[in-house]
Amino acid sequence: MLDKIESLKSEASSESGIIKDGKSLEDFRLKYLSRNGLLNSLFEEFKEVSRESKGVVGKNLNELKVYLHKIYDEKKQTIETLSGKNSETEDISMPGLKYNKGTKHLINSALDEILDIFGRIGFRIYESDEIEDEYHNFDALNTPDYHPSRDMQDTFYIDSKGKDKKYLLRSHTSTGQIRVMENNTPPIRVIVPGKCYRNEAISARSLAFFHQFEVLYVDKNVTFRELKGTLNYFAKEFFGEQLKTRLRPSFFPFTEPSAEFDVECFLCKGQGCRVCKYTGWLEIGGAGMVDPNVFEIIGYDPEVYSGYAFGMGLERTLMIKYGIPDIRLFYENDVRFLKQF
Ligand code: FA5
Repeated sequence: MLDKIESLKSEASSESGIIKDGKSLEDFRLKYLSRNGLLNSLFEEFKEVSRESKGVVGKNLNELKVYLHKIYDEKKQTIETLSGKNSETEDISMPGLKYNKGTKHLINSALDEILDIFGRIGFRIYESDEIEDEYHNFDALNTPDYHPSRDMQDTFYIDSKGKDKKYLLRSHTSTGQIRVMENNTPPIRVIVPGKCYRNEAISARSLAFFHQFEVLYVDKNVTFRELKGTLNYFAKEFFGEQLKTRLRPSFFPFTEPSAEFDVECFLCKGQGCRVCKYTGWLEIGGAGMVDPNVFEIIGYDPEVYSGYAFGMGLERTLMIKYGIPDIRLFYENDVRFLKQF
């Protein structure tokens, strides 16, 4: 077998000298490299080679294969160059290729804008972890184990076997309220942007992974009026003067009183339609005055300090601003959608 390999190699080597054009190149390919060619028939014979000799013969056979392909490729290139196929003639009148420039994703550029809006009135950015413990996601937010409001958010728990605490993917950015208060003293004026996770059915309005931004202000004598003023300031800066807003009484364990922040439905302009469930309004976030119990848990004196907090869904906010009918569009990565922003 080794002799056959050697003789095929020298035969191919001498025949390569006569390859001058496409026809002789094709003859070479058919004879040596095609399915019924000589190389393949050697590979067929190789199957019968004894196990002990397979290593040496296989190595030589593979070298032959590389050698034959090299002859073929080099000759092909020479022939193409000589026939002008590869010659470097440039047509300078041809229009250039257009490359698409990558840009920031809509979520990131909107976040930049929102951070800037709050930055202008003195709120600094505070980053808080996505993996949290139960204490910061619930207990410290006045939501102990037995509290029914825990059912409001279906939480993704992380296997915490052998750990001292139960860990989870944060279900809201309100965890940032606790983290910032634990590590600072009032006055506190922060915005906490970030990803949140909930085990929720995916629909046109809801995802299992979405973004919120949380705003917290703690100082002496903070009033509900200031909360309302800040929400309206944000709405005017972000959506424009015309959009109507309202606060609707609601409940959150960590704020008292609590409210839901609604803006006029982008689709029906308040008339009522399928998207707003015929109410004329769309909810974009929750808000309220920090519950004195939360201050006590943190160790702030509720007789001295008061504060407000709110948390808004970023995708929902953008759906209203741009009239985006389905939240899933944000993450389908369809450039036709993304290019519009
Ligand atoms: C909260 O998450 C509270 N932490 C908000 C809050 C902060 C209240 C501070 C008081 C003080 P809620 O579960 O309603 O509340 O969510 C707030 C907003 O997040 C919603 O209005 C919505 O805009 C957005 N959101 C909630 N769940 C989803 C989801 N599954 N998909 C997309 N956006 C969502």
